[in-house]
Amino acid sequence: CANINLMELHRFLLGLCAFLQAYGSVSTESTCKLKAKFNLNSYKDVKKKVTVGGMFSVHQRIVSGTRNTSTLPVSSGCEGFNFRTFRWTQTMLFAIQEINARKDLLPNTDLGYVIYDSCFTISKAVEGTLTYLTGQDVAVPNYRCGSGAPLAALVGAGGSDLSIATARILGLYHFPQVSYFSSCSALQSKFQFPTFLRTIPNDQHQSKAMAKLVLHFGWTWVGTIAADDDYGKYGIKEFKEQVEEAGVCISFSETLPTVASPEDIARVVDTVVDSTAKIIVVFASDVNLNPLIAELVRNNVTNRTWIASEAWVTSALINQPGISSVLGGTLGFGVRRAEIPGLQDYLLRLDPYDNTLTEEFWETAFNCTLDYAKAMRQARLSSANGSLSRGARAVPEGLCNGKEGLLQLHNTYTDVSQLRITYNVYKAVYAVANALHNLEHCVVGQGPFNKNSCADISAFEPWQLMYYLKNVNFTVPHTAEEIYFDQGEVAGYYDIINWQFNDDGELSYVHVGNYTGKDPSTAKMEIWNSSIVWNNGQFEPPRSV
Ligand code: TCR
Repeated sequence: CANINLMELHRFLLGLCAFLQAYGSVSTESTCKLKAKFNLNSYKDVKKKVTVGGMFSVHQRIVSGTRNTSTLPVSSGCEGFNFRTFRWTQTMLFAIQEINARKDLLPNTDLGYVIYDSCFTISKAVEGTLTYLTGQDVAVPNYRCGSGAPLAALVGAGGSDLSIATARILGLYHFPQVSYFSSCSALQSKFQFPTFLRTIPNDQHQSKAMAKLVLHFGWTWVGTIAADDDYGKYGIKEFKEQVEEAGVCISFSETLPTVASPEDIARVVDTVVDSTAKIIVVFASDVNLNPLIAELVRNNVTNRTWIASEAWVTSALINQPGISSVLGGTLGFGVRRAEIPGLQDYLLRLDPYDNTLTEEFWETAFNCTLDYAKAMRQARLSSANGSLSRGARAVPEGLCNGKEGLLQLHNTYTDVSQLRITYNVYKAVYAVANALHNLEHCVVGQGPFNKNSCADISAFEPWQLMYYLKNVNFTVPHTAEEIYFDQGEVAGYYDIINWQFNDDGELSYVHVGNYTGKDPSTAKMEIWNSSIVWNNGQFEPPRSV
């Protein structure tokens, strides 16, 4: 969830436009420059082909360009390469490769892919804008007149703000979307988002889980801090409703502005210091929270127990030196973690020359260039008289050869210790594949459609696939987790995570319990009290005042 940013809407539309264009639905080629250069898998002729779409925010923002209206506007570039989301992208390709190699899942069909980088966050005026872009009053993209393989579903699009936008458009065309990251409760409305499904639990579950945690330890007096965006506001609102019903009092409720001034931060720190509440629940993303944490550390605000929402519970951004006295003993919720055998090998086998994204990844990770001419230019520029020795001409400084060791780099990209959202991506691809499998194996005369007919895997309608996605029920390979959608939602499962620091100040995220909430009445929380280390290294739970 996040606020609407009209500026970034444009970038998103280009991605979506390119996605639809793969189907020949938008004809102006020049508006679709964002298509990442991922080639379709080399299809074997005998097999049917279906293309799965993916959308990831591989870059963090668009380059702010000049607003010159007297020249032809060009699409802005993106910057801020994100290794974590790039891992998600590669995980989608890994899952597709795994599925294509299987004999029992989609045996007669090969999955291909198109992947787009959305670079950002966005707005809700998209529906109207797409209609504008397609130049038609009644925009009915013809999903089949592209170059061949039908487009199956969009896996994406990233944060909730982005998905809200894509889901509105895709919903118009009954086109399924499976999200791995958009947890905002606003997306649960089937009326507004009829074809939206997700493999990340709805945040409502998390608010309930937090409330249950507070009640479990008998805390009756808590403070709350929420980011000033939908994620924070919706999350904390629901948490408060839950606990107040049970008689818990809220000592203070602070909001953390998205762009917080030093005064804003100081105000929140003062509130925390002045309050007698020792338990503080924080619903915010790591980026928003980081400045506050830094200030709390500077003021040495210890002796508090922090309850973390999923967006910062295992964040590398928050895990900075010096936080142990402030954040030791933190308890938080993480979406289900999994081991995916073979994924790390796949990530390490990355070919830097494969496409522009892999090239950029390599150059950013190793801080080098793969381009000899560019390296030469730079070396010449930085040498005193512009001339280089023979050795320096052969291998100019800053040149890399694509054979550098990825593993030794200890980059977030190859870190497979906390596969949570990554696992959601994996599940999303499998959900699409299983739905396609069921569509392909429909028994003639016993199908779910008009007069018991079936859909044809080489020419199905998006709503027909939607039928199968809604009703999909499968076990995820390697983890044996059972996945099915109830109104597009998966069960609210979380790992309860405890922050424990060792003597060297190194943080480990210790799994101390689980929360499972299919629906509130059957929600179950399991906590292994004896595994928890509270702040100041204590083993007894703190009291709330
Ligand atoms: N879904 C949020 C955004 C978000 C996030 C995070 C941001 C989630 N987890 C971790 C930063 C770090 C979960 C959304 O927009 O739906």
